Amino acid sequence: MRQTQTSLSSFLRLSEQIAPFIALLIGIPILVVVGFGIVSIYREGYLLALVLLITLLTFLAAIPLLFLRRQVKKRMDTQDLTSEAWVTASKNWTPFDLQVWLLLNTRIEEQLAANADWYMLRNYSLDLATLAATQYHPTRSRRELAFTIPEALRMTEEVSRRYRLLLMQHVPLVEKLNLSMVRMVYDHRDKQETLQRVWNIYRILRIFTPAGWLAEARGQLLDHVFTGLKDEVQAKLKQTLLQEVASVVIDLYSGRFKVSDEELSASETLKADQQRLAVPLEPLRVCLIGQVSAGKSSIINALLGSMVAEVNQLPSTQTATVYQAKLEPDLEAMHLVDLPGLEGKPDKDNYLLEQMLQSDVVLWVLKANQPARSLDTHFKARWQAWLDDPKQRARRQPLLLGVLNQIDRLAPQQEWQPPYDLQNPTTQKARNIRDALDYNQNLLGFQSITPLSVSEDKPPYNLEALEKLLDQCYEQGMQVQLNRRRLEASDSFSVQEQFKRAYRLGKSLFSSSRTNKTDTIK
Ligand SMILES: Nc1nc2c(ncn2[C@@H]2O[C@H](COP(=O)(O)OP(=O)(O)O)[C@@H](O)[C@H]2O)c(=O)[nH]1
Ligand SMILES: [Mg+2]
Repeated sequence: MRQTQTSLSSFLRLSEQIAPFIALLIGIPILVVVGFGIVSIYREGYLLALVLLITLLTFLAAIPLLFLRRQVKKRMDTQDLTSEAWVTASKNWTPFDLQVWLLLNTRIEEQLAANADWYMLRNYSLDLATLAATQYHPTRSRRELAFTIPEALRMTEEVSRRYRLLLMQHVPLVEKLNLSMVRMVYDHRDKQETLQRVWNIYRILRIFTPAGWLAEARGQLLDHVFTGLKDEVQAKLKQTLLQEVASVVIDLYSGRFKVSDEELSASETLKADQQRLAVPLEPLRVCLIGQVSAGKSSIINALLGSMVAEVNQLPSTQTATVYQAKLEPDLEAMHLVDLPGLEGKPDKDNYLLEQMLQSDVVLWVLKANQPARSLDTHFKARWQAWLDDPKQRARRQPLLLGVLNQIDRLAPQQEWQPPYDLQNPTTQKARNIRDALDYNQNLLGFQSITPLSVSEDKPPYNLEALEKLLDQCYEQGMQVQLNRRRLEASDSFSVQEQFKRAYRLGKSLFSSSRTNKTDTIK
């Protein structure tokens, strides 16, 4: 990247040095021709006609330009700049990504407050990239270069694409301007050097031709569009460009550019599930975690019992049983994964952690009338430690939903007259349920906690609430799945892709050798 920058700036320097000579080279012959032309026009007596013609053409050319300018100004004035930011946080970012986004935005504000010159933006972008790199790769040296060349190319492409889209959306007539024009306007705005003087001579000269006049007028218009822009518009454009850079470097350093969307392969977990059931679906994967006898299998049975259609048990492995079912006929299918209970044994816990990582939603089942929670808190701490590892920063964690099961067994055991008003508990039972919910929620910090009873001899309690919750989680769960698939795809080396590249290379070599052969036959 640096190399490109230095070669670009040396190119610009070179062209600045050469420009006056080129202008003179073109200017002198034109001056000579113009001189001769004026003399002969004077001799032939056409001078008045010429002046009239130039004036007429000037007016004709000015009309559309004036109209255009008014249009630009009107649209610029109606731009609502106080409305929300043009660049917003991406939907599939993790909380860590969002934290970096806030940090980068603060930096952008500081940068623009310090010096908001257009020329500073390139340095600012580099600074933002370095800051993001420090967040994602705190230990790596030369961390701002912690990406591959294809990733860098995709990033460049992405910034330009997004910035262009935003400009087209928000800046009127921007599609008519190209970057060299904008640069030119800024380059020559208030420079009092040789180049400027030569430039002015050239401008005066070209005014003698209608095409030149038009070019001049366009230059003037550009000057007006950009130097006349309201300060807020300019500030907004600069901020937007930097925010675009920030948003893209987050994607870059969190590893999201490793794979393009098309390269997203199907999830390894899904493939394993599908081998057992040949249906091309990508269902929400819900796993149930909890101690032995918390009621995981009973909850799955109850959910399956009330699920209306297509209940399939996929052949179970020794440790996990996967059921496929739908909450409603027209809803997407989901996979319910029944797992062995928490036992506090490292290898079994590792297996359960792995299963949690491969899920979109985790239902953490707790037995209400059995208060020993050390297995749960210990396992939760391991899960958290695993997530806090810097290597997992690009990961979006599954939704963690607490379920307090077997509340019918809370004291007083004999009393079971649902429903209970848990917001304003009046009976002893309701108060106990409420306390147990608060206690477990404080201890384990779930996203939510749902009281439940799925006893064999009583009708289920609050099962619909759990179903509704799962339904509401669908979209967020899918984001988790997408994130997981990206990470999986970028981890696995794509043999197919490498083969395709080799094939293309082979083909081009082959075709060039064939052309050589025909050449020799001739
Ligand atoms: N009273 C009552 N018993 C339950 C409830 N849920 C499960 N059980 C019983 O608890 C025992 C263990 O349940 P199970 O689903 O096998 O637990 P797992 O080990 O977590 O899969 C079984 O005898 C179930 O009938 C409940 O909500 N109320
Ligand atoms: Mg079980």
